[in-house]
Formats: sequence, C-alpha cells, structure tokens
Amino acid sequence: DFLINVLNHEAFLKGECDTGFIANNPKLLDIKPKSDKELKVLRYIGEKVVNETKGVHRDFDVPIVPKIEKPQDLRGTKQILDEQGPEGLVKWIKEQQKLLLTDTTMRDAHQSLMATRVRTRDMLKIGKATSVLAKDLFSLEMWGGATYDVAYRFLHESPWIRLEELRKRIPNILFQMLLRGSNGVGYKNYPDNVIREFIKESAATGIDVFRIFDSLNWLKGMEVAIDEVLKTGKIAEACVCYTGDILDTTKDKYTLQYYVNMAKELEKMGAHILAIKDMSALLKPYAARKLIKALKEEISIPIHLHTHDTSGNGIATVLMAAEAGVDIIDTAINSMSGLTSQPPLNSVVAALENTDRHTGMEVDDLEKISQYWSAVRPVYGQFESDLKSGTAEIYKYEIPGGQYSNLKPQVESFGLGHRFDQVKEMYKTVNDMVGDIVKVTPSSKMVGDLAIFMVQNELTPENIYEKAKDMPFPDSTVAYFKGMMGQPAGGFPEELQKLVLKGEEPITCRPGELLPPEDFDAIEGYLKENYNMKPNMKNLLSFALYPKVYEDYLKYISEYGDLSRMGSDVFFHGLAEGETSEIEIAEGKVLIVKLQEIGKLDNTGQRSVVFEVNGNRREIKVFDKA
Ligand code: 3PY
Ligand code: ZN
Repeated sequence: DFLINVLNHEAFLKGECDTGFIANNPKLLDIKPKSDKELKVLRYIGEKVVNETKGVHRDFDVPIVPKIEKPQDLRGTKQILDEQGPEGLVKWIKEQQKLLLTDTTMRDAHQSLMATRVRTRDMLKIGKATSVLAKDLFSLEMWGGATYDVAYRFLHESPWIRLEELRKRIPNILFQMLLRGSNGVGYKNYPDNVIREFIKESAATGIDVFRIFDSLNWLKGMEVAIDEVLKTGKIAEACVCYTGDILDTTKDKYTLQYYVNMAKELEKMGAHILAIKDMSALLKPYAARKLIKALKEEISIPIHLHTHDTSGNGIATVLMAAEAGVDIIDTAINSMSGLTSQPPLNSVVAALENTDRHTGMEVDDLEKISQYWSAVRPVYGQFESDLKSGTAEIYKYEIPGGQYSNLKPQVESFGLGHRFDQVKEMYKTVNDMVGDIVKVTPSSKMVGDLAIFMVQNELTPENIYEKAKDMPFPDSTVAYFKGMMGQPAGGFPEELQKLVLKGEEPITCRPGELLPPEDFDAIEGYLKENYNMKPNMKNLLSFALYPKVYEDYLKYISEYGDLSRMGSDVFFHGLAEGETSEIEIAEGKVLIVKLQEIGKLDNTGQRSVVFEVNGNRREIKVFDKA
C-alpha cells in the first residue's frame, strides 16, 4: 500500500522525482493478492474476463427478496409426513378437495429453460420467503434430474450443500426429487448398492418425495428404487411416462389400457402416489381428462400430474385434469414457467379461485416470488433457447422439454446447425426404427444421439443395413440394444439390434443383477490418497455416480476456491473494466473488487489483469487462450 501512495504522489505523477529506482525494479509493481482465497477469486475473474467475456459490460437488476414476517408456527406438508408417516400424508392428500400444487422452479423449470444452470445461491436467497409465501404448496421439486451433475460440472458447487441449505431455510414444505430409477441421477445403470445408498443419503439429507421413473416404462427398472424408498419411510411416487396420444384410436401401443395397467402394477409395488410424467408435453387436454378419469376409477392412490407447456396447451391440460379429479399438479412460478418449462403456478392459482378446487394460495404472495425470479433470470440469459412461442410440432417429434431446448446446441456442436430440421425429423424416424419407445432420459438421449449419427453419416432406415455394417454406433445406442437401459415394451427390433451389437449378446435381465456392487472402501481410499480429504458418504456417492465430473470439481475448487458465495452476475459475466462488485469469499467476509484494466497481450501469451481490492492494487497474469 505504501507503494500505491508513492505511485499516486503528485510529484511522482508529474515526473518531478527520480523514478529510476522503480523503473529498474519492475518487481516492485508485481503486487500479489493478499490471501490464498483472494488470489483464487481474482484468478477466477481474470480467467473469465480474459478468455470469455472480454470485460464487456452487462447490467443486471438486483433481485429483490420480499420482506416477510415468519409466523410462529409455520406448518405444512412436511410436518404431516414427519408426524404421520407416508400413510398419514396419503390419507391427508385424499381428504383435500383443493388442487394441490408442486413448484418445480428449482428443478425442472430451470432444467428445461436454461440448461439447469441456476445456482444454489440464487435459490437460497428466496428460500425463507418461499417457505412463508408459498407455505401451502404440496411440494417443491428442487433436486434430482440433471441438477446433480450440472451442479458439479458447470457450477462448481455441491448439490448436497444445496439440499442441506434449502432444508434449513424451508422447514415446512415437502422436498421432492426426480430419480431416474436404476439410472439414479445419471445416464446409465448403476449397481444396486449405489442406488440404495444414494436414496438413503438423500432421504437423510432432506428429500421427502422420490419421483421414480424408468426411461422405458420398464417396471423392473424401478424395483430397487421403490423398495429402498419404502424402507426410508419417505414417499415413493412412481411414474408412468406418457407418450403417444390416447385419443388417437389408430395407434395401438400406448393406449389408455396400457397406462391403466401400468398404474395398477405400480400401486401393487407399493407406490404411495402415482405420477403421470408427461415429459414431452404430449398429454393433450382432453386426453388428460380421459386418463385421469380412468385412473381414478382403477387405482386408489393419489395422482400427481407432471407436464410441460411446450405446446402452449399446458394450463388447459392442468385444468382438465383438475376437473377429472387429479390430486396434485406440477407448475412453476410464473416468471420461470411456460414453453419447455411447466405451466404457470400463479395463473393456475388465479384460475381456480372461487371454484371447488381453489388452491388456498394467494396470488399476491406468489407474485413476490415471481418478481424475484424475474430479476434472477436475465443473468442466465445465455443458457436460454431461442424458442419464443409454444409449438404444436412437439406432438409430432415427442422430444422432452429439457432435450428440446438442448438439442439445437448439441446439433450445432457437431457442425450440423444448418441441418437442425432434418435432425428433428430424424428423431421421429429413429423412434420408429427402435420400436416406438418412451423417450425420456436416458432413452431420449439415445434417440437424439442416433438421429445425429444418422444425419451426420447420411444414413436412412433403408440404407443403414448396408452402409453401417462396419460403423461403430454411438455408445448410448449400443447400451440401449444391449439391454443396459432395460427392456422396451414390444421388445427390440431384431435386425437393427444385430447391426448395432455386431455379434455381442444382449441381456434380458435387470442390468443391476449383473453389475458388481460398487466398492465404497476402494473409493474412500482413492479420495483420501489423492485429494487429502476424509470422504463422507456424499463424497463417495458423487464419485461412484460421476467419477470424472467429481474429480474435475475437486480440482477446480482447489484452483479457484469455493465460489458458491460469489454473486451470479460476477460468476457468469465477470466484471467490466471500471466495474466494482462486492464479493463474499467466506461467511461475512466481503471483498470490494474493482476491475481496473485488462492489459495488452505480452510476449509470453499472457495479459496482466489489474484489480483494486479493498482499495489496494492487485495484479495477476492470465494466459489468453484466443
Ligand atoms: C430428467 O430425467 O432429468 C428429466 O427431467 C426427464 O424428464
Ligand atoms: Zn419434466
């Protein structure tokens, strides 16, 4: 700091003193950040501005957290489950005349709208307000699906901490997660002991409702997960994934009877709640009415409808289902709803006011939450798709919400951006080729991967048998035909299966029966040795589920520190030259950081980035990767 004073001295600036000493000792100007934590933050911002944002200015409104008074006795569905167990909760659901609502804002909404990028910090800020203003929700879907790996992979934060911290702030509303059956929160089959340990740990950390599905509607693929959830005393919500159109009587695969039969099987397996998982928004309003009506006559457990608004028909589907007696509906806070996300929560609440299914929630309260998210959303603008309006083409392509907004960037990454329409057509063609299957993670990814592969290699359903004889197919296609995603209704098309497997034998049992149990002791030893940590079960599970992603995360935080307290504006956009921001680096410890200047490229390929941190000049060097 002494040096700064010298450099800023009037005599020095006017060149009236002898600066030879400084000129001859350039090291004096190499001002190192004070602490390791500070250095890591500056390195992160330096990297961001040199190699990504180039110091371009972006202005964001500060999201306003509504001021609320916490009532003395804040009770909700969580207390019903904790005090009366799953049976008590199910009984309570059945006694309700009101339509119960789940808010998916913290899971499916951002998974479908903005590639799952919403950070824990932005959720925690609105946590307490949500617990009060939305206290009458049935549940908050806030975990599972893609949130687990994206947290580590792109946000460099722990999904477990998200769960723990949200639980602290929201003690009264049930927490719900999406579990991909034997694929857990991943894209492949895991050994049974991984699925069981994962469920135990999630339940102990705060998950109350496990929504379990199998990507081919294969009951066996859900057995282990349902069994383990039942043991934990939490809620097993088992899914039928909806595809096709039950109103179309020319189709005979996914009929009303197909869904009714599956629902009855799930009830027999012990599911507390049946979920209809309409991941691709294919359940048209009148089909919803027909389906719910039939199910209500055939099963006695409550029914929870999950749909998306991709076509713009979402609210109509929700209201028809409500008329037919559905118990619970998934929606998202208005400013995070619509299009590939869920239908709008606030609007559904308003629509049902003064009817016999009114929700008991207050639109004015929900609007406050909506305003918060509407200010958060622009920070994530770069992850949004360019879909501007509802589209009826979804009925033809049957692409799930999350995949629909992700497919274009994926196709572009293969250099096929100009052939996107062709890929969508091929998605439909591939679905027919592989036997008209249920498409949801990971089976939907398989169809997408194969569609891209076909377009890339100029393959057609006719020429593929000749042209692809010696071609290795994408991993997901091989896994599917080997039976590693389970068994599709109606079986595999044999000729195509032979072409893909090239002599390998497919399996017909549950993949988990063949996979050796995960060796958690070995993982413990490995993490201890390589990362100097005392791993707990959460760490072991993260490694078991995603070894590479988890290791990359550990390396990343050792280089850049824990960035979870950094505001999302800085996390995603860095700083502009001349901009100042308060950056929290530990509980209560705030740095005031100003980006002074991004220097010129030097002859080592680096740029110096100059900051002012709490009034002191700091300088770091960053390699320019351009
Ligand atoms: C997921 O598996 O993440 C999904 O959201 C499927 O719809
Ligand atoms: Zn969904």
